[in-house]
Amino acid sequence: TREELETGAVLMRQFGTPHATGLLQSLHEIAQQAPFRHMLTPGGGTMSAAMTSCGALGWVSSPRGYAYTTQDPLSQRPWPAMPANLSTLAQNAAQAAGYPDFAPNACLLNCYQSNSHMGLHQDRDEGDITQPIVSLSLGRTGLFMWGGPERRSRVRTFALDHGDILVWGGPARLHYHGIKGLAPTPHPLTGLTRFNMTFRHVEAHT
Ligand code: MD5
Ligand code: FE
Repeated sequence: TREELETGAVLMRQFGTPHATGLLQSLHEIAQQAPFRHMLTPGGGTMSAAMTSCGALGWVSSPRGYAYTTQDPLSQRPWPAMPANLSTLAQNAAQAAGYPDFAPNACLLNCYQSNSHMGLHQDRDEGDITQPIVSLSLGRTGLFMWGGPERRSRVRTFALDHGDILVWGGPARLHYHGIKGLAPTPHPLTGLTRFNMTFRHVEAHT
Protein backbone atom coordinates (compact mmCIF):
# COMPACT_ATOMS: atom_id res chain seq x y z
CA THR A 1 0.00 0.00 0.00
CA ARG A 2 1.07 3.58 -0.69
CA GLU A 3 -0.09 6.16 1.80
CA GLU A 4 0.62 9.90 1.41
CA LEU A 5 1.07 11.16 4.96
CA GLU A 6 1.27 14.71 3.71
CA THR A 7 2.65 16.46 0.65
CA GLY A 8 6.06 14.95 -0.06
CA ALA A 9 5.92 12.18 2.55
CA VAL A 10 4.91 8.73 1.34
CA LEU A 11 4.67 5.59 3.47
CA MET A 12 4.92 2.33 1.53
CA ARG A 13 4.00 -0.49 3.86
CA GLN A 14 5.82 -3.81 3.24
CA PHE A 15 7.72 -2.48 0.20
CA GLY A 16 10.99 -4.06 1.38
CA THR A 17 9.59 -7.25 2.89
CA PRO A 18 10.20 -9.57 -0.10
CA HIS A 19 13.90 -8.62 0.01
CA ALA A 20 14.38 -8.72 3.79
CA THR A 21 16.72 -11.68 4.13
CA GLY A 22 19.15 -10.32 1.54
CA LEU A 23 18.95 -6.85 3.06
CA LEU A 24 19.74 -8.20 6.54
CA GLN A 25 22.61 -10.25 5.09
CA SER A 26 24.07 -7.09 3.54
CA LEU A 27 23.56 -5.23 6.81
CA HIS A 28 25.55 -7.86 8.70
CA GLU A 29 28.36 -7.73 6.12
CA ILE A 30 28.55 -3.94 6.49
CA ALA A 31 28.62 -4.26 10.28
CA GLN A 32 31.54 -6.72 10.07
CA GLN A 33 33.61 -4.03 8.32
CA ALA A 34 32.24 -0.98 10.16
CA PRO A 35 30.72 -2.09 13.47
CA PHE A 36 27.65 -0.50 15.04
CA ARG A 37 28.78 1.93 17.73
CA HIS A 38 27.18 4.36 20.16
CA MET A 39 28.26 7.83 19.09
CA LEU A 40 28.76 10.80 21.39
CA THR A 41 26.73 13.96 20.90
CA PRO A 42 27.82 17.60 20.93
CA GLY A 43 25.71 18.04 24.06
CA GLY A 44 27.76 15.52 26.03
CA GLY A 45 25.43 12.54 25.74
CA THR A 46 25.67 9.10 24.17
CA MET A 47 23.19 8.03 21.50
CA SER A 48 21.10 5.06 22.62
CA ALA A 49 20.77 3.75 19.05
CA ALA A 50 24.00 2.24 17.71
CA MET A 51 25.00 3.42 14.23
CA THR A 52 27.20 2.75 11.26
CA SER A 53 27.18 3.76 7.58
CA CYS A 54 27.84 2.56 4.07
CA GLY A 55 28.33 4.42 0.82
CA ALA A 56 30.74 7.18 -0.20
CA LEU A 57 29.79 9.27 2.84
CA GLY A 58 28.86 8.28 6.37
CA TRP A 59 27.21 10.31 9.13
CA VAL A 60 29.09 10.78 12.38
CA SER A 61 28.37 12.56 15.64
CA SER A 62 31.03 13.57 18.14
CA PRO A 63 31.52 16.26 20.78
CA ARG A 64 32.79 18.41 17.88
CA GLY A 65 29.45 18.23 16.06
CA TYR A 66 27.73 16.33 13.25
CA ALA A 67 29.37 15.62 9.90
CA TYR A 68 29.43 13.41 6.84
CA THR A 69 32.87 11.83 6.40
CA THR A 70 34.50 9.69 3.70
CA GLN A 71 36.18 7.48 6.32
CA ASP A 72 35.04 5.54 9.36
CA PRO A 73 36.73 7.26 12.31
CA LEU A 74 37.07 3.87 14.07
CA SER A 75 39.17 2.29 11.32
CA GLN A 76 40.26 5.36 9.34
CA ARG A 77 39.28 3.40 6.25
CA PRO A 78 36.57 4.32 3.72
CA TRP A 79 33.04 3.34 4.74
CA PRO A 80 31.91 0.00 3.19
CA ALA A 81 30.47 0.38 -0.30
CA MET A 82 26.69 0.59 -0.59
CA PRO A 83 25.53 -2.87 -1.74
CA ALA A 84 23.52 -2.93 -4.97
CA ASN A 85 20.50 -4.58 -3.34
CA LEU A 86 20.25 -1.64 -0.92
CA SER A 87 20.70 1.15 -3.44
CA THR A 88 18.37 -0.48 -5.98
CA LEU A 89 15.59 -0.90 -3.41
CA ALA A 90 15.99 2.71 -2.25
CA GLN A 91 15.84 4.00 -5.82
CA ASN A 92 12.82 1.84 -6.64
CA ALA A 93 11.02 3.12 -3.55
CA ALA A 94 11.87 6.74 -4.37
CA GLN A 95 10.63 6.26 -7.92
CA ALA A 96 7.36 4.76 -6.69
CA ALA A 97 6.96 7.77 -4.37
CA GLY A 98 7.49 10.26 -7.19
CA TYR A 99 11.24 10.91 -7.01
CA PRO A 100 12.66 9.22 -10.14
CA ASP A 101 16.07 10.94 -9.96
CA PHE A 102 17.06 9.92 -6.43
CA ALA A 103 20.76 8.95 -6.29
CA PRO A 104 21.80 7.97 -2.75
CA ASN A 105 25.49 8.24 -1.87
CA ALA A 106 25.14 7.76 1.88
CA CYS A 107 23.25 5.22 3.99
CA LEU A 108 23.02 5.53 7.78
CA LEU A 109 22.24 2.28 9.57
CA ASN A 110 20.63 2.45 13.01
CA CYS A 111 20.38 -0.43 15.49
CA TYR A 112 17.79 -0.15 18.27
CA GLN A 113 17.42 -2.32 21.37
CA SER A 114 14.71 -2.21 24.01
CA ASN A 115 16.19 0.84 25.74
CA SER A 116 16.87 2.85 22.55
CA HIS A 117 15.10 5.92 21.29
CA MET A 118 15.88 8.91 19.09
CA GLY A 119 14.72 12.34 20.12
CA LEU A 120 12.86 14.72 17.83
CA HIS A 121 15.25 16.18 15.27
CA GLN A 122 15.60 17.41 11.70
CA ASP A 123 17.96 15.88 9.12
CA ARG A 124 19.70 18.94 7.76
CA ASP A 125 23.36 17.93 7.31
CA GLU A 126 22.94 16.76 3.69
CA GLY A 127 23.38 20.09 1.90
CA ASP A 128 20.92 19.36 -0.90
CA ILE A 129 17.40 19.22 0.47
CA THR A 130 15.82 18.89 -2.99
CA GLN A 131 16.52 15.15 -2.76
CA PRO A 132 14.36 13.03 -0.47
CA ILE A 133 15.43 10.65 2.29
CA VAL A 134 14.36 7.02 2.00
CA SER A 135 13.96 5.08 5.24
CA LEU A 136 13.67 1.28 5.51
CA SER A 137 12.64 -0.45 8.74
CA LEU A 138 13.62 -4.06 9.46
CA GLY A 139 12.81 -6.34 12.38
CA ARG A 140 11.01 -5.27 15.52
CA THR A 141 8.40 -2.51 15.17
CA GLY A 142 9.44 1.05 15.96
CA LEU A 143 7.15 3.76 17.32
CA PHE A 144 7.78 6.69 14.99
CA MET A 145 7.12 10.26 16.01
CA TRP A 146 6.18 12.50 13.15
CA GLY A 147 6.01 16.22 13.72
CA GLY A 148 6.02 19.27 11.51
CA PRO A 149 8.30 22.06 10.39
CA GLU A 150 8.85 23.40 13.89
CA ARG A 151 9.89 21.64 17.08
CA ARG A 152 6.67 22.74 18.75
CA SER A 153 4.47 21.36 15.94
CA ARG A 154 1.96 18.70 16.93
CA VAL A 155 3.47 15.18 16.92
CA ARG A 156 1.71 12.03 15.78
CA THR A 157 3.01 8.57 16.66
CA PHE A 158 2.63 5.53 14.46
CA ALA A 159 4.21 2.12 14.01
CA LEU A 160 6.94 1.41 11.50
CA ASP A 161 6.92 -2.33 10.87
CA HIS A 162 9.35 -4.74 9.26
CA GLY A 163 9.69 -3.95 5.55
CA ASP A 164 8.02 -0.54 5.68
CA ILE A 165 9.62 2.21 3.60
CA LEU A 166 9.09 5.91 4.19
CA VAL A 167 10.08 8.48 1.57
CA TRP A 168 10.42 12.08 2.77
CA GLY A 169 10.91 14.94 0.39
CA GLY A 170 9.43 18.15 -0.87
CA PRO A 171 7.78 20.30 1.80
CA ALA A 172 8.16 17.49 4.38
CA ARG A 173 11.92 17.13 3.95
CA LEU A 174 12.87 19.14 7.05
CA HIS A 175 10.07 18.00 9.33
CA TYR A 176 10.89 16.99 12.88
CA HIS A 177 10.79 13.27 13.60
CA GLY A 178 12.13 10.66 16.02
CA ILE A 179 11.67 7.21 17.52
CA LYS A 180 9.84 7.04 20.85
CA GLY A 181 10.77 3.39 21.46
CA LEU A 182 10.02 -0.10 20.24
CA ALA A 183 6.89 -2.22 20.32
CA PRO A 184 7.08 -5.13 22.80
CA THR A 185 6.87 -8.03 20.38
CA PRO A 186 10.09 -9.64 19.09
CA HIS A 187 10.50 -10.21 15.37
CA PRO A 188 11.22 -13.69 13.96
CA LEU A 189 14.22 -12.45 11.92
CA THR A 190 15.85 -10.03 14.41
CA GLY A 191 14.51 -10.86 17.87
CA LEU A 192 14.38 -7.77 20.09
CA THR A 193 16.39 -5.64 17.65
CA ARG A 194 15.09 -3.03 15.21
CA PHE A 195 17.20 -1.88 12.29
CA ASN A 196 16.60 1.23 10.22
CA MET A 197 18.47 2.29 7.11
CA THR A 198 18.17 5.85 5.79
CA PHE A 199 19.37 6.56 2.27
CA ARG A 200 20.49 10.08 1.55
CA HIS A 201 22.01 12.19 -1.17
CA VAL A 202 24.75 14.28 0.41
CA GLU A 203 26.41 17.15 -1.40
CA ALA A 204 30.19 17.07 -1.54
CA HIS A 205 31.74 19.89 0.46
CA THR A 206 33.00 22.73 -1.72
C1 MD5 B 1 14.80 5.67 12.55
N1 MD5 B 1 15.95 7.59 11.83
O1 MD5 B 1 13.80 5.00 12.47
C2 MD5 B 1 14.69 7.15 12.38
C3 MD5 B 1 13.52 7.55 11.62
C4 MD5 B 1 17.64 9.19 11.26
C5 MD5 B 1 16.28 8.87 11.70
O2 MD5 B 1 15.51 9.76 11.94
O3 MD5 B 1 17.92 10.37 11.04
O4 MD5 B 1 18.44 8.25 11.12
S1 MD5 B 1 13.52 7.01 9.94
C6 MD5 B 1 12.41 8.15 9.16
C7 MD5 B 1 13.02 9.42 8.69
C8 MD5 B 1 14.34 9.46 8.31
C9 MD5 B 1 14.87 10.63 7.83
C10 MD5 B 1 14.12 11.78 7.71
C11 MD5 B 1 12.83 11.72 8.11
C12 MD5 B 1 12.26 10.56 8.59
N2 MD5 B 1 12.09 12.88 8.03
O5 MD5 B 1 12.53 13.86 7.43
O6 MD5 B 1 11.02 12.93 8.65
O7 MD5 B 1 15.91 5.20 12.78
FE1 FE C 1 16.33 11.64 11.16
